[in-house]
Amino acid sequence: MALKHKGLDDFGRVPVSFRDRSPIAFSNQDRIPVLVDGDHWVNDSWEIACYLEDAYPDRPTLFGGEMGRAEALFINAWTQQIQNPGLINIILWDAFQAVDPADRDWWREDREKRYGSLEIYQNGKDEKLVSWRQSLEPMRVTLGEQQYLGGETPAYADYIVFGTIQFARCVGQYDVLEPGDPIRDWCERLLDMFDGFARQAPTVTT
Ligand SMILES: N[C@@H](CCC(=O)N[C@@H](CS)C(=O)NCC(=O)O)C(=O)O
Repeated sequence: MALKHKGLDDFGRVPVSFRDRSPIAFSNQDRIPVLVDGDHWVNDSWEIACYLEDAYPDRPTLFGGEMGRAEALFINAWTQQIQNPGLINIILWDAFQAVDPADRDWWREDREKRYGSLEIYQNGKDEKLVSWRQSLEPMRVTLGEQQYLGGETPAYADYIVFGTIQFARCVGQYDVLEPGDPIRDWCERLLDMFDGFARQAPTVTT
């Protein structure tokens, strides 16, 4: 979304599987995303957004200035510390079902070291979903006043939270946002952007 926002449409994507991370070995770490731009590379979503903003200052801004960047850092921390763990707690079992069968044994062993038995994540999803939705209330209040976290147009802050919801949309078996929720409407607007770019991401049901 950040690349599209910047109008940097001429990019390719390299699939990386859980078991074989050799395509990103050059980055000396094992997580995606990694952005390669000519002879420069950057890993970590936040660092990538900052790189794009600084390397392409004449393109549409992701932060709207240094104060916007500073505030987006808070949204990044809120999403990573609160939203992502809350959602993982709900969709870990679904995510397991979505893993490539060839990666499944590796995935189970690795995730169970972090999260305990995957089977327990089949239970209590409805209750956990209610409390996760409640934790998004500050965003709901904000979107009651404006179209996007960026104001009248989307900014990187929007794409941060959107990434979490898109993850659930792609690997989950059900909608994490209720019809009528302003956050769901906001999500639909982002899915429509860039000619429906994010809508084209594969999901477990497609
Ligand atoms: N804070 C990092 C998180 C990187 C991260 O954990 N990426 C996940 C995918 S979104 C990953 O590579 N997971 C591989 C694994 O957990 O084994 C970012 O925002 O880029």
